[in-house]
Amino acid sequence: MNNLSLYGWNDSLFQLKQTSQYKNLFHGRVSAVNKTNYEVITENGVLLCELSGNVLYGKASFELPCTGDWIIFQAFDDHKGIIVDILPRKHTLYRRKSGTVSDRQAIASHIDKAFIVQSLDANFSVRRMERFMFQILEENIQPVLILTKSDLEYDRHQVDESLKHILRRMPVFFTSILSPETVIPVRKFVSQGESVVFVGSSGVGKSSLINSLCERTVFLTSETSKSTGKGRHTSTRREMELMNDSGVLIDTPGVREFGLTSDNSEVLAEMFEVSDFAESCRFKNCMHVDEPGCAVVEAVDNGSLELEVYNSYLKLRKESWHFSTSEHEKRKKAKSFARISEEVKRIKKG
Ligand SMILES: Nc1nc2c(ncn2[C@@H]2O[C@H](COP(=O)(O)OP(=O)(O)O)[C@@H](O)[C@H]2O)c(=O)[nH]1
Ligand SMILES: [Mg+2]
Ligand SMILES: [Zn+2]
Repeated sequence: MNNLSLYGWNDSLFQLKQTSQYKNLFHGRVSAVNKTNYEVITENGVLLCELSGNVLYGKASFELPCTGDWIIFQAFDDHKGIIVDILPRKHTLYRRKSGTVSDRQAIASHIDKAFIVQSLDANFSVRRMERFMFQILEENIQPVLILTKSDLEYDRHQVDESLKHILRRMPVFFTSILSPETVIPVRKFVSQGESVVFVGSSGVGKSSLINSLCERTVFLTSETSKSTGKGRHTSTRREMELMNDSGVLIDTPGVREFGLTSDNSEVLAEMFEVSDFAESCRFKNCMHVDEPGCAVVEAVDNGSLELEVYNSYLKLRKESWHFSTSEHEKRKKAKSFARISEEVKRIKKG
């Protein structure tokens, strides 16, 4: 028997369930997405589920279940079932599907905290942190920075300096799996029923950290997988694990490219301290590029706003505009297509 409240089930999810026509059936949480089916945690154990035709054909691909989704199912037997509905998503981490301009891909949903994991070696990149952070803040998920492999040699002063603007919005933890005491504050930071997703490149130590947090081997790391002969890149699918009854940890495969799907210019301006200066711009609708009396450009000129930070702001803003205009265009096209096919139907009937 599983107690689903440990997996995050609560009153507001119960309320959401009441809006479904299937509200009298059982619910569960998707813990892994496989090629042809879904692993679902239910009160009576883990079920492998497929999708009902209505779910499969009635939804866009980014709306199909992702890890963390709460779903309603019908069981065939003790091991197999069918997903008949998905509860409305909240706090979902998306990314732009690689190779597309405006398609979303859901990574994990119903998330409270997102751990942005980087190692204190060549992987350390403030620009990549900012990108994750923007995407995470957009969904009202709390971003947290985890810097792993703190046993390696690195320049703490330089690291602190480069993080100054970021740490206004998120806490940071330095960890090493070689010193278990560095992991304790991270463990304490997650409360019962909270869901945490781990994002970051492959090899930074996400799976090792999750194992250390859970005090047991729940995920294969690149080391352990080598010794079992399974090859290096083990996290080919997302997985979920309960941390000693006090939080839900979700591992993701190393996400290389993390294209933005956010379009909240206020979040972006706040994140990059641009909003601190923007109030003093001469024009209310200032774009902070080359307008006269732009206080942001002035701040860059006099060194109160770092040039790198400003450039990063412009770059992410451009990318997010690009995504949202393409998405908007696509919706408009889909709408007019729907209208045309309605008209065709009417003509045929008429
Ligand atoms: N020195 C050091 N190595 C670590 C640490 N954490 C992980 N590693 C190593 O980094 C490699 C990748 O770890 P893994 O957990 O598989 O990374 P993932 O791909 O992000 O899940 C493995 O060889 C780990 O042993 C750490 O804190 N210190
Ligand atoms: Mg891994
Ligand atoms: Zn301005």
